[in-house]
Amino acid sequence: MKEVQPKELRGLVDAVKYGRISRRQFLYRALAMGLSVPAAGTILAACGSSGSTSGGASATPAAMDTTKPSKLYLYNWSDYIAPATMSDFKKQTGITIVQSYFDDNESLLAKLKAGAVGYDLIVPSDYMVHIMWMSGLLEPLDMKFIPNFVNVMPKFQHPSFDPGKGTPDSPKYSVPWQWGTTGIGYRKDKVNPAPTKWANLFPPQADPWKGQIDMLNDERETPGAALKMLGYSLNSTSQDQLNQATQALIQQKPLVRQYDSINMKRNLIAGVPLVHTWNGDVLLAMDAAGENKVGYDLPEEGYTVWVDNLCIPKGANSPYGAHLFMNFVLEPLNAAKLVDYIWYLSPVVGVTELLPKIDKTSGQFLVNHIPTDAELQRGEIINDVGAFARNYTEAWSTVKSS
Ligand code: SPD
Repeated sequence: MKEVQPKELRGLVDAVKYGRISRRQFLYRALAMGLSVPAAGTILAACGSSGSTSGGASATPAAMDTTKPSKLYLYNWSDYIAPATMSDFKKQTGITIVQSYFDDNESLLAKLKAGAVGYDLIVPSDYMVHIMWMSGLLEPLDMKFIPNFVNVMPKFQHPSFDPGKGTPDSPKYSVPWQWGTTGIGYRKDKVNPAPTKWANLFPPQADPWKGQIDMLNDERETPGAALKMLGYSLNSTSQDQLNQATQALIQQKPLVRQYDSINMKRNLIAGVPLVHTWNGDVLLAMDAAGENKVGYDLPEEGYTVWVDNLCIPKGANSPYGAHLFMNFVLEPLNAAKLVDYIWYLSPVVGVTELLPKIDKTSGQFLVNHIPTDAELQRGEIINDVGAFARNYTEAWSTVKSS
């Protein structure tokens, strides 16, 4: 049986005690953490909550202090906001956005679990919203402060990783920020024929690119690419399949120049021939180096479709300010200005139409590169795999240390 981390357990106990998760969810999570059934039952009895057993969270957002803060602290991925987003928000509300950065979902989680406070807004991806929600790390949202939520495309309104209805009885914990795909960025002037599948990044097909391939430094994305290459789900919870993916990544290592999740567009522009990366970074590189030099492939074996989200961590200085920002970025013109700078995809209705109007050059370029429905059918979203997440952490650390 695994060792239960006291901090993790405390978060979970708080979550059930204050009704953020149901008793059934508590049990599921406590057992996944390694607690025995009698021990989990004893803790649950001591909590004395009659929380919902419907599988949905049942937290009533506390009455909000509506004092406007002077600053909002945003913990974000790098290169993931437009200067105009910050200056327009300041003009409209008087609030200054202060940013700091994380490199991957797991380091964001580790930071919050270690007790970091002082962030008003964080930007976890899909599966990480679910993990944080289950761990009691997020504030429930009060949708009356986010009227622009009506502008969110229906398919992003109630995702499986945050299925709350947005009511006091069934709160939401996230609003979508950007979405996108994970594929292969490549230099058209060097790689011929163009890559069409993950196997093109692995031996033996990629042997000519020894020491010249960049892979994402990400414990779900990179094993996910190897799993897809092998014909498996990137959410596999089969240890045998994960072992095969780990071996494939170890065999790939002589071809890998570096694992990096920050500098992909700069590396493509600089001429790195094959880069495992996200759509927005490739588009920015295409724009800088030329469409004749840089291309993007969504591998035929399947790939990640992801949604990054705004959430309010427990202990935020100003949940009210965070709600104001969420509402601001869900306004179509603000959402369009954001996309026009970072070049990912917006979950807000009307942005596609606005882009060519607000930016005659890159606006149309961005619209031309929206993935088609046929392409999206091969995509798979990363899910919270519960306790099996530890196996991904171990697999990734084995690859990195081999
Ligand atoms: N430059 C910031 C890009 C952030 C992309 N997040 C994607 C996460 C997919 N798991």
